Amino acid sequence: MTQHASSCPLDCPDACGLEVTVEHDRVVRIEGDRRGPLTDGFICGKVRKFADHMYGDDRLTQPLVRTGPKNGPPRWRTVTWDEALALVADRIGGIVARAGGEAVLPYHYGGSNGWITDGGCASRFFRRLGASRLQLTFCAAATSAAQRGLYGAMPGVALEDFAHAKLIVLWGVNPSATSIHLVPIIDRARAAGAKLVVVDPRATPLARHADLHLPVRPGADLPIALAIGHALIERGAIDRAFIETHVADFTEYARRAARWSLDAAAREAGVARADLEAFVELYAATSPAVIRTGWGMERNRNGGGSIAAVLALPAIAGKFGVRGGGYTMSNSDARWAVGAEAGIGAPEAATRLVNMSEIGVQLRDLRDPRIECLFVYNCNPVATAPDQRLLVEQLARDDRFVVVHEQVMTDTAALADVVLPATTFLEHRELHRGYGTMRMFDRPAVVAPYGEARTNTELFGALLARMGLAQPDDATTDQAIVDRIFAASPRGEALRGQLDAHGIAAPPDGANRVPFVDVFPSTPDRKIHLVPAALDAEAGELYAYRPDPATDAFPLALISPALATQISSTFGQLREAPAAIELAIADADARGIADGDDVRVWNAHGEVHCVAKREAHVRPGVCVLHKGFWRKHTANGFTANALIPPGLADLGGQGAFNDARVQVAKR
Ligand SMILES: Nc1nc2c(c(=O)[nH]1)N[C@H]1C(S)=C(S)[C@@H](COP(=O)(O)OP(=O)(O)OC[C@H]3O[C@@H](n4cnc5c(=O)[nH]c(N)nc54)[C@H](O)[C@@H]3O)O[C@H]1N2
Ligand SMILES: Nc1nc2c(c(=O)[nH]1)N[C@H]1C(S)=C(S)[C@@H](COP(=O)(O)OP(=O)(O)OC[C@H]3O[C@@H](n4cnc5c(=O)[nH]c(N)nc54)[C@H](O)[C@@H]3O)O[C@H]1N2
Ligand code: SF4
Ligand SMILES: [Mo]
Repeated sequence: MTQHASSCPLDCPDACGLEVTVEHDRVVRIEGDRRGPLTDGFICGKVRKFADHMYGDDRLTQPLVRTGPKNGPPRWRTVTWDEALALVADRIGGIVARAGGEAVLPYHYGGSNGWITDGGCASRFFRRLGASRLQLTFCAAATSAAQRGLYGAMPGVALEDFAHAKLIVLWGVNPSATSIHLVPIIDRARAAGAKLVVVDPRATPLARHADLHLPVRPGADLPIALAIGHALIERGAIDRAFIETHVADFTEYARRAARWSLDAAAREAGVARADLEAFVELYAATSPAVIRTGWGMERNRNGGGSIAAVLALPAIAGKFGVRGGGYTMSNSDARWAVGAEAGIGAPEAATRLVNMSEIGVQLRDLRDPRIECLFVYNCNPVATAPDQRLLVEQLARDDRFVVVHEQVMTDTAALADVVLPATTFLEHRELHRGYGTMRMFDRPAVVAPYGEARTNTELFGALLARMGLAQPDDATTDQAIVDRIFAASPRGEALRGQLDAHGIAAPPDGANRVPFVDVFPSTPDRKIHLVPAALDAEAGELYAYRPDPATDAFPLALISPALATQISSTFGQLREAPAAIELAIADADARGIADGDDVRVWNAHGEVHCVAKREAHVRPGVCVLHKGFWRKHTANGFTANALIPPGLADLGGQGAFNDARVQVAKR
């Protein structure tokens, strides 16, 4: 038995340090370590059981080539890597020669989320091929656009510093499932007297015990955030001196916020006016106050404006300048000054940009050239992209070449022409940083690749070489990629030193910096811009409200928050229990639906057959079918994603997952 220090690169804000036990080159135990400030010796159940993912029945161990038609149940022929690579290189080479590089679209997202597996040889390969580019819009596109517009890349309040807050607002975020290490910190703050407010259509576990819960209608955060801002201004509960020094566009923001009274906002959002009033009073009176915004609020037509309106509150109310005061959105941009780009080593060309959230429509409609090859890695779009029915139909076409590099036989891999086995994060090196906790890790593989699995570096390195796209000074190994990344940055050496000594690094200018004491907006004038011109242009008009898309035929808002047991669709193969749609008691009663009933959920885009669960924690008018279910979890092979229209949010090209409106009936 040997012990190895590692870290978790999954798409989760916490970025845990791990202690992995290996026996006979197999992972037998995974625990949290204490190197970072957050992990504190415990991790989630998902990663504690990661060995089930590595060694389960669905794990891919050899390259597979489809035999038989794409529309039927998949039949596979096992081939050698050499045969598989020859086939892939040959087909892609033929498509590029005939139709041009843009006929190929790489399709990737978080996967295991580091700068080696998501960058490096993969990006180099597609850039040199002249492939179409993918606009990454599944997640954090609207929030990033809003945050960058208002504050630039300023880091938010460190999660550890929530312990100093006297008021914590969780706005569209559910740390009990999605960032579990924040929960004990919130508990400690509350034990020391902090108040907790939750803004969420569901009574999440933390909302149930909060001092105040605003069960907002999905997509209606914008009116309430503006109304709160307006009320703070009217009551003089703003920090004029701070605004004078640090805030631009205050007058224009105030003008737009004044469109929403507390009454009108309460009506639109379906919350009690008295609760909005209570929020205003609490927020005005308390410091340090921190707002933790999550990703639940961005995934609708108003997502970007809503985030911007929430991020404006600490600016006008003068909540910065004290430890534990301000906001936390994503800290991924924060102060590392290193990134994947230098490891790619090939310039990005201005080829066609394809929005990943519109993939079904784009596969169907794009011409000159049409997308003839979709190359999927680090992603499971059949389970995670909008408009699932159209995507499945488009992937199943005989005139489209689909390659999937995956760890397990996902719903997307099942529709591929060629499936290539990928390593997991414990079988390859990774360099990554958290987007909640501000820590970076560089850690080696702890076991050899399982079966014939190969790393992203090996796969795309081999394709670069085979297709004549390699250049003599390319970084072709993980080590070389890491070296390039650090060599390109003035901060590289300091980070390298920390990582060599401890396997973990904090930003070189120190962790837990206090906004407006140690760090400031990275906008050109270092001010907060409440109405940035670029966002105004992109959104049509920032802070303009787009009404609820519900109709009489499809009156219920379907939201798809995270499951505690998965990361998006990752680990779904391990789940046996069927998917259940959670309905508010009143909505279930109105439809004569009992617990466990078979129901159909439908709208103009698709239909899902699953079981019903009556749920007191969901507000009337809203239903919940979690993200990340696999096709096997429903009776008709479609999930929430079949009900999601291809429309986008107001900023960042963000997928509007929570704009689905549906009807539900007994089957
Ligand atoms: N266990 C687990 N952890 C995860 C993930 C996972 O799938 N499982 N996913 C990871 C990823 S990819 C991400 S992006 C993060 C996401 O982290 P979170 O943002 O915490 O996750 P979500 O569950 O998507 O959304 C949070 C909350 O937003 C609420 N919500 C939905 N619509 C609205 C709205 O219009 N307004 C408001 N105010 N609230 C709304 C939902 O009810 C939900 O409780 O978590 C990461 N961590
Ligand atoms: N209905 C609905 N759908 C949603 C959302 C929603 O709110 N509602 N939210 C969206 C969000 S927040 C996100 S982030 C996306 C996530 O969507 P995806 O990016 O599809 O994320 P996962 O489902 O985690 O799938 C990642 C896949 O990458 C594979 N993988 C991991 N590491 C590697 C590697 O090193 N190499 C290779 N080749 N493969 C690897 C894993 O095995 C896994 O199958 O889903 C979106 N989908
Ligand atoms: S998924 Fe999140 S909580 Fe679980 S081990 Fe990874 S970083 Fe930690
Ligand atoms: Mo995400």
